Amino acid sequence: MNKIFSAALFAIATSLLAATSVYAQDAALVFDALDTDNDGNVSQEEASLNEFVAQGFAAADQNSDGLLSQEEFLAAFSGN
Ligand SMILES: [Ca+2]
Ligand SMILES: [Ca+2]
Repeated sequence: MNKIFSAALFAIATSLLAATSVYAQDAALVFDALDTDNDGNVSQEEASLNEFVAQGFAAADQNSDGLLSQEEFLAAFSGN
């Protein structure tokens, strides 16, 4: 993925996450956008890119390993 596309996707994804209701599909997009090193987890540093996620990080990190797995992320932010 090139940088410009990545930045655009990130902007879209963060604006989606800023909406009050986020569907599961959109939350998955946001997860991919935030996981900038593509290790399959969103670290606290990566989460700091999105205020909404940063604020919910501790609550979302169910196993308290300091990382949000996609499963944890979707459980917390898929907006049900
Ligand atoms: Ca990561
Ligand atoms: Ca975790």
